[in-house]
Amino acid sequence: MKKAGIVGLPNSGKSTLFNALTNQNVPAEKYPFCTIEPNVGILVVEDERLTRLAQMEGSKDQIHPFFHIIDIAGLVKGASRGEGLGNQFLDHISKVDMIFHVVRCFKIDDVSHPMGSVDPARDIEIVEIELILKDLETVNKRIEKIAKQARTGEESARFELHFLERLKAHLESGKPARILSRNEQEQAILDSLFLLSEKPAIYVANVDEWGLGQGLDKIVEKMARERSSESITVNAQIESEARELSPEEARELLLAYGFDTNLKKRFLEHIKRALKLICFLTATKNEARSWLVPEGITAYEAAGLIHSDIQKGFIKAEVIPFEQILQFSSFKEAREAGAVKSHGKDYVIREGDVVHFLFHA
Ligand SMILES: Nc1nc2c(ncn2[C@@H]2O[C@H](COP(=O)(O)OP(=O)(O)OP(=O)(O)O)[C@@H](O)[C@H]2O)c(=O)[nH]1
Ligand SMILES: [Mg+2]
Repeated sequence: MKKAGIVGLPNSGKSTLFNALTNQNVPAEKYPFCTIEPNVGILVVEDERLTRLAQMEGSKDQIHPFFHIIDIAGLVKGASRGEGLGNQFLDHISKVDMIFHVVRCFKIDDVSHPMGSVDPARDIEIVEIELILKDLETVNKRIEKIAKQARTGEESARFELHFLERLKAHLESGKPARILSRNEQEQAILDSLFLLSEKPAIYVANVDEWGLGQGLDKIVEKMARERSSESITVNAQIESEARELSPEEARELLLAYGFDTNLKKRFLEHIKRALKLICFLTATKNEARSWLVPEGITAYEAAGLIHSDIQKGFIKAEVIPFEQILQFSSFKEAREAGAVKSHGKDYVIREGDVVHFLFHA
């Protein structure tokens, strides 16, 4: 199961965002280092297609797409040397598949800022530099090891060393590994290093009205773009408070602040793009489910996710795109009308496919 870690400076609103995304109520207070042990939660996002499909098929239960989120302690300058909660913090980041980098774009009134002023560009760089310094440590260790092999003339070691030197210079110039150009062979080396600054990131501009007025979210957006990443503008405080209201009231409140789309949905769309994930749907009388899976997954692999027996006895996958099933009253009717196609093991599943697996029990 893939997961995202929320990182950022203390008091940037990480736990507030975590609460809004996962419907929890972990402490989110104005004291820096409010979070010490990471909080773990699940983001569940309603897939309306699934709700509809479950109605059509009379499914008892619905399982909507979900994704694990970890709220990590605030990072400060010098974390890579052990400052603040230091290495422990970086260790938590090493375990996640992607990063939500929360950037403070709300005013200082009673919530202090560790640097004494609001400055999104500076803050992004502080956090990033710590990740990059940690990565440099990793790369230097690897260079030491490979250099010995390269001296004995091993061709692959020489190639790797050459690439590592280029990677090192790139990191030393303050740039995240993520934006370094690479070929397939170099990609394999990068994959083996598990660098923090290589992980896909979404930059989260946490604004209030003042920050929006100052255009602080635009600064975050620009910096994200320069880092081959996307950004998302949120008002974590309002999103978190809106949970206490009825859905209509919450919608109205958020609209008043200019947020017209559901926060969880927006995040899931960004996550899907960052990690190259798609959703496909299944439905039986018992349960309808929207599965969040890697793009490019085959019918055979998808069968294995559901149950090893379905994979072992795989006969075929019956598939109809969700938009097409809407013209019928059920999967069965669609099949009878010849609208459902049969595919073998190698069929590559697409976003929104409704899939029914046939297998030898
Ligand atoms: N005005 C305003 N306040 C916010 C916003 N987001 C968070 N806060 C407040 O800022 C304070 C810190 O929020 P947290 O969510 O605890 O921040 P954190 O990043 O988790 O902090 P640490 O765990 O200490 O690293 C709390 O008092 C929040 O209510 C926001 O969008 N606007
Ligand atoms: Mg916190």
